[in-house]
Amino acid sequence: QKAQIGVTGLAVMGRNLARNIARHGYVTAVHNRTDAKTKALISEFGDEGTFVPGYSAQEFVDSLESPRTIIIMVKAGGPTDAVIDELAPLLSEGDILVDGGNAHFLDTRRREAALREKGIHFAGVGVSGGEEGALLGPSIMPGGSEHAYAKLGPILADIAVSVDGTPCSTHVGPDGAGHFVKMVHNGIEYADMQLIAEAYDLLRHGLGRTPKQLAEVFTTWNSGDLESFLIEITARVLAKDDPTQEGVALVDVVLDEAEQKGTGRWTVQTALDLGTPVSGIAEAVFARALSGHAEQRKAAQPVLPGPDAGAEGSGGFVAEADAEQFIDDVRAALYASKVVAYAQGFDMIRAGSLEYGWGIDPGAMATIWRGGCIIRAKFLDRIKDAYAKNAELPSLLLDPYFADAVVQGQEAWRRVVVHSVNAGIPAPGFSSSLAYYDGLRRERSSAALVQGLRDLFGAHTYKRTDRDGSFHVEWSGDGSETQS
Ligand code: NBP
Repeated sequence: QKAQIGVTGLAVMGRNLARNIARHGYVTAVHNRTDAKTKALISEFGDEGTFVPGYSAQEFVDSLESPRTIIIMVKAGGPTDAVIDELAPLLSEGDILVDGGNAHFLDTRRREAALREKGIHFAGVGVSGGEEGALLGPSIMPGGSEHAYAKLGPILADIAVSVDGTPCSTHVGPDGAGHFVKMVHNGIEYADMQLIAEAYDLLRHGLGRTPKQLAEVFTTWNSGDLESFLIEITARVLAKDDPTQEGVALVDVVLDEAEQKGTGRWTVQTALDLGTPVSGIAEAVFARALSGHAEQRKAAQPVLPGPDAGAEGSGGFVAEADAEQFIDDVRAALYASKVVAYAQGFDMIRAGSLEYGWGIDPGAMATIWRGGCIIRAKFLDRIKDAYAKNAELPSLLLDPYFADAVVQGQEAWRRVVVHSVNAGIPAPGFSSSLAYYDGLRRERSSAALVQGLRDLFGAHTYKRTDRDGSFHVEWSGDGSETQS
């Protein structure tokens, strides 16, 4: 019996994806560079569906019906190229090769172009949701040609999670579009987690609440606008005691240096190239980087004191009488900042789509992120609705619902940022999103002065508010204005 689809790369993600596909009734060919993982999959889970093991690339390729569909699920970068180089000579025109790993979208564009010349359809597909999602239903962001999607789409829709009967998988666009959107998804995830961490820090050290008390606060928040997977698991992590010591919170023994695998950094690097201000994501990436500079942090502690904020009510700690108000302010600031981070992420998707001609539908992205992925949240329904009402929305912040959310939250947001500054508790995500809000809404920006400076030192010229054209002042001459 020939297999309908194949998966190569059977580490945690590939194995679970293959099991998910087989559980949905597809005859699934499986292959891994080293045979042990293939054998383990067959012996442990072989009865979950029909698997066809291949112990060489040739055997794997031969076991598939034509035209073939193969999903590669290996480490991104060199390993993906190695697998493509091994498989491509064994494939025929019309075969579909899928990369389900976390590839950089520019690598996907390069691979797609090279394989297209050989008549092979290469589809870069973003898969979110980690190990559990891969098995039980991920959110899937497929890129690639319409032709590839016609064959692949129904399979992906089957294995993806569904929300309100809609599968969390839709054709994102050609070549690198799927991996681009997956990258921005991860960038938003960075921003979301940073904002949650800032809220925790302010309530923990600004208000003196214990992790257990805060677990309750986050649980309450999870039933309102903030309802999301990340808020839910924040409560779980905060409620957890150190499994090796009684009465000590786990969060107090975890080393405070955040790691990153790179998709957040890619998002910011790409945003810089596109000229899209994703300040919320950038602050999150930099906050992780700062946390990792342990030597500098240790050296700074005795040298750089914070504000004199010892006593309750002195500006450092919030007075107990104001505690409830403060907790609610932090909730509002978190929500407003989160709205900004998502607005920036969706701006970036639009910018990437324009730059590469992908034709991405932003509302469809919000729809497929409602389940399966790390940023799944009730709030994404609102984003989906916003784009359904106006597909050309210039910024998510201008949709009436989101405009109202940030406008209503702004007083609380400002109080929290002021408090963080006075207390010496860093809240770069909260404050930069507030700065973005103010930068966006103001009629005149300080960039007028920047343009003046550029004209003085570099004759870079400026435009005027009252006349068309480019202008320059003869700064070292008679001070008159010339038009170029
Ligand atoms: P890893 O990223 O740890 O990769 C391990 C797999 O790559 C193994 O199957 C390994 O084969 C294979 N491999 C390597 Br390494 N070098 C190879 C080469 N030169 N030729 C052939 N195969 C090679 O696995 P993972 O954590 O399951 O992730 C798979 C992909 O999914 C990655 O791109 C990852 O970024 C992405 N992803 C992961 C998650 C997650 O939560 N883990 C979530 C979403 C996406 P071997 O067994 O022979 O060493």
